[in-house]
Amino acid sequence: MSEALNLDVNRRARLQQLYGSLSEHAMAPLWESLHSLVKATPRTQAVPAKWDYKRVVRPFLIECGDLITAQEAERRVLILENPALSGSASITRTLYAGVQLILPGEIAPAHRHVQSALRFIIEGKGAYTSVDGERTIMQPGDFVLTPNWRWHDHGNETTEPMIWLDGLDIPLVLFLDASFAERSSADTQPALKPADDSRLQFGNNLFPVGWKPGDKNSPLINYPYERSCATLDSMRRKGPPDPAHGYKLRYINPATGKSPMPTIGAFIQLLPAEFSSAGYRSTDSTVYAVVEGEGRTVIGEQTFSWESKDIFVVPSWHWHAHEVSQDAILFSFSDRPVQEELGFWREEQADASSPHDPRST
Ligand code: GTQ
Repeated sequence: MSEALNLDVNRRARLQQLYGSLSEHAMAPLWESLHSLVKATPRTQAVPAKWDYKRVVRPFLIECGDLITAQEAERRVLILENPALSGSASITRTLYAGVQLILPGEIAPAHRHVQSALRFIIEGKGAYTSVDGERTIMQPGDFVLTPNWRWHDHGNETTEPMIWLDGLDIPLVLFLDASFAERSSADTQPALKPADDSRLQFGNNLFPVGWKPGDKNSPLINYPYERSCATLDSMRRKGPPDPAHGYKLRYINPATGKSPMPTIGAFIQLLPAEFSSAGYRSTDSTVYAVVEGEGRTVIGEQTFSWESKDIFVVPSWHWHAHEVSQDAILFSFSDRPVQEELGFWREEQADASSPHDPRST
């Protein structure tokens, strides 16, 4: 019972008895939980965490490769689970992250589901994802979409293992009790379109006259790393970095200017050598994948050192700041578009002397 209520022993005992009876009738007193339900500021259950790719994630994933095939597993993926959300398959309260391995000659059979997925390619080049009959060949750093209810299968016809980061809105869809999924009768989709057809159709700032998007998802299924790097480079040549973000881009749906998929926003940023960012926080818990370089991120009172291919998570409303000695590139994703659409999203930036700057605490 709330200690904040100043009640005498007698009233406290009677209330306690009342609460017992109320719960038998599926009722509860709001005044005992009001402030944990309607919090003054976001206090997420999720905690900051980092996954070391080279020493931890990759060796375990390769071991899984020895023990189970992609076909048997349907998806051979190690879930990256937030240490404080154990058993929930969540890296943040709304999002799921996993690391998927496809060995040479393997396929991951076709299925579709309400959950939207992104892939960010970590290792290997030349395997494909097929989305509604269109194949895209994947290279490291490519950002690939399999939006809501699109058939998708993956295959590796190369001679090297292919590993990528999966980001899905699984916890959000579960929370809404809106999940549907089905397996295709054929493991591999027939190629209905030329490879990378959507890039040719929609990736040149030219849309067919009269074309209207069928849904809220980007018509593009692959945003190649080459192009992201070229844009980051041109941004860097033009001016100084943003104090909090360095040079940061958001991936967009070219038909709307909004996020590529309605439930997940994605970003890529260049932190130039010797950059030390201003403290920053926002209400969208964010998953980062290190593409190139090394550095560290202070999150609240913890410091996480990272290098290429590591993955880390910054929970909602946690002050954080990045520091790099050499150029670094970070990919990230979050539920920001959901929060923006609902009018919830907030951000705050500290100046270097602020007590909120993580490096000054
Ligand atoms: O590749 O379709 O990590 O359905 C989790 C669920 C990947 C996928 C995941 C999935 C997939």
